[in-house]
Amino acid sequence: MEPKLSPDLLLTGYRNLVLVRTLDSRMLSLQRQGRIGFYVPSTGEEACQVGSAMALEKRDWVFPAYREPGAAIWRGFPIETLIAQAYGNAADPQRGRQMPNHFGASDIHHVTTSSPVGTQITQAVGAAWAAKIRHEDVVSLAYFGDGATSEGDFHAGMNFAGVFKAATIFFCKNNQWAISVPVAKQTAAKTIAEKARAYGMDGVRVDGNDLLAVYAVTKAAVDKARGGGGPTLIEALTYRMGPHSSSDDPTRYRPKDEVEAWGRRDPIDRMRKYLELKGLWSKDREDALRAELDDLVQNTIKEVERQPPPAIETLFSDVYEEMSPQIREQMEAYLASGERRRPEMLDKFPL
Ligand SMILES: Cc1ncc(C[n+]2csc(CCOP(=O)(O)OP(=O)(O)O)c2C)c(N)n1
Ligand SMILES: [Mg+2]
Repeated sequence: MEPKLSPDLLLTGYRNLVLVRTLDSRMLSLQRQGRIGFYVPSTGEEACQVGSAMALEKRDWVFPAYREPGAAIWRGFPIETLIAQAYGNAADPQRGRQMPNHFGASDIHHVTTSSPVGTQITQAVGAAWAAKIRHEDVVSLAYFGDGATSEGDFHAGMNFAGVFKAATIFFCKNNQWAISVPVAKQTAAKTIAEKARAYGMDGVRVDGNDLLAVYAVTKAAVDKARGGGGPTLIEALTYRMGPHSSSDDPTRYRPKDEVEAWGRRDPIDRMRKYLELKGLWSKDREDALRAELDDLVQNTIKEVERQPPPAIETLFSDVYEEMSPQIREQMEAYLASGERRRPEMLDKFPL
């Protein structure tokens, strides 16, 4: 499938794939070095994230799972903020109150990740339904995994959207695993896409490691939803190349040859070869891009690490829009006590 995208957009798409990969491997290393507490990698799934986000407009809303940093970055989420969120320092808008990867940003219409699997599906349908009632030209897109299709929220969301023709794109990233549960144990259906039929909507299966194919099917689904044609379920076939999270060891449950076979279908290699065939890319450009993005990520990490922990007062000031007298009293008592504890990790790794 070859959508008509300008050379500029193709190159920006490729740059984003490489940026997400570069960031991903650095973030996992930071966790291994004890500099951040936790990380959820998305290596191997970049084309799903970027290709689908490319098909949305700014006014649309994204309801992500925890493995879509590429969608947020495409929509303008600064990597500084993404990194600071993992550190939970003063530059983190959530000020360390959320797990890494669980960021959100209302200005780019990227809803904060919910940790419970699948809850974003019904929320996305609700947002699209609300937009329809208000006659707003807004589409919502929910990202979720193969594992999430076993949740009740998947049924509730799909059914409601089917009946009420909500303008929601159900973007299932079938990365073959839900932690240690393979997709074959997740469903007895041959495909996830075919589940759409029972809800009265279109279901499409796409190669999730092909940026252009992902873009094309998502764009078609978005156009259809925007035109009043109702929802679509997209099943994007991809692979979680890394561990489920920094707390997981996938070598304990999945075969090496499976991982190697998917490694040969790498979404970044695929896109690079396409650009080379089009005469838009060269080894020199590749080397320059890799070096530039490595520097960008490393320098941004250095900047972020210079930030202090969040001001202790924010523990009190962030509870309500205005501090209640009781909370103010607690804050003053705390500050007067002179007790100021530093998180253990910061002592181990002085800033
Ligand atoms: C309701 C609920 N059940 C279980 C968990 C624990 N859990 C977190 S991620 C995950 C697997 C989800 O797999 P999938 O939907 O395929 O997404 P992936 O992690 O592969 O991207 C599970 C079981 C949870 N967070 N929420
Ligand atoms: Mg999965």
